[in-house]
Amino acid sequence: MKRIFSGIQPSGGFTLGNYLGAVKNWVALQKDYECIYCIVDLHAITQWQDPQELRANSRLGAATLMAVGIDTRKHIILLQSLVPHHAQLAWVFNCVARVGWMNRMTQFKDKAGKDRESASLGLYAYPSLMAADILLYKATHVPVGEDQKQHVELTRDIAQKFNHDYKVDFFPLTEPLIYGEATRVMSLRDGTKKMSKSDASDYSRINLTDDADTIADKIKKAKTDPHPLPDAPPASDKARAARPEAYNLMGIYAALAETTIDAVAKEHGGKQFSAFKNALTELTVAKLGPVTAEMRRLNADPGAVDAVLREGAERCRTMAEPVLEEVYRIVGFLKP
Ligand code: AQP
Repeated sequence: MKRIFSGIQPSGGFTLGNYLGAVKNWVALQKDYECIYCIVDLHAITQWQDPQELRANSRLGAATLMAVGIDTRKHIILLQSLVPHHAQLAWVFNCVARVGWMNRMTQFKDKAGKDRESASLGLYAYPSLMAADILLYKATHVPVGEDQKQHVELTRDIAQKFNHDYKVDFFPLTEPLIYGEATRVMSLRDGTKKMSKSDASDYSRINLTDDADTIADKIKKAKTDPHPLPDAPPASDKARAARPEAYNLMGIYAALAETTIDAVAKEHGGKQFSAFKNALTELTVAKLGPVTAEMRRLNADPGAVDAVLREGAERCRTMAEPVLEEVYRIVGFLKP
């Protein structure tokens, strides 16, 4: 059976971007793969997290994955910190990966921003922990957006160097599973910036916890431009860059309606933004409403969510234990 591992940070509640760009695809992959979907709280603390909020967001994250339809009878929802083997394997990988490799990681550059010197060491080593997450379960495939492809390539480099240095054939070379037409959802306040859980402005994103009125208000206030809606998809990157907010709203509509931007342009092109925004609000509320309601119901029953997390951790520990033991033997750690 082909095995998938994929993670999402509880650095906030999940956004429409996380939903369309990742989680929705995770649901679809369940039928062809054995899946481990992980709330990566160890990754989240690479940037400051309020401890109480982190706990709440970890539980909310698990409730969200259950609400969208991850079937925990067949697959696993894991809270990363419950299985210490991730951090233990990551340390070994820190000693396999090269500083030069890490220096090339564009996500570190993006997230650290201009003040790189004051970024955490954890943020720099993030891809090495991600490699440990994946290889601890010898996952064969990792579904990722374009932005994470580089990290999966690094995972392959680490696996290859480990196998080569220790003269073993132990870790598989994991394949990235790039989503078909990956949806990159941009901020509602700035069409050139990615929609993010941790953006300072709540109006930049739609949260999966937002109610219908909040969604309507956010879409109404979303930034647009003075022209009518485009009547065709952008002909070039330059054309897209000239009207980033318009194409972003059309992209969101297309992803939610499971159609193409071309079809959206044919149906709505030439309309004023106010009319299109009403249609987008209606669609968003219709698609997210059932997920939000189920998530709220689950989140109100922390005992049930915690039971799923405990069971997921138990199953993962059983898989991780022999792999880590073998790694420790291979690298020469003594087991008296
Ligand atoms: N705006 C987005 N559009 C499409 N996909 C997105 N993803 C995130 N934002 C968008 C995808 O969601 C998955 C999980 O992401 P993550 O939690 O590991 O980290 P992230 O990409 O850094 O997400 P955020 O929401 O922007 O979090 P913060 O604010 O903490 O940095 C990934 O597959 C990602 O591609």
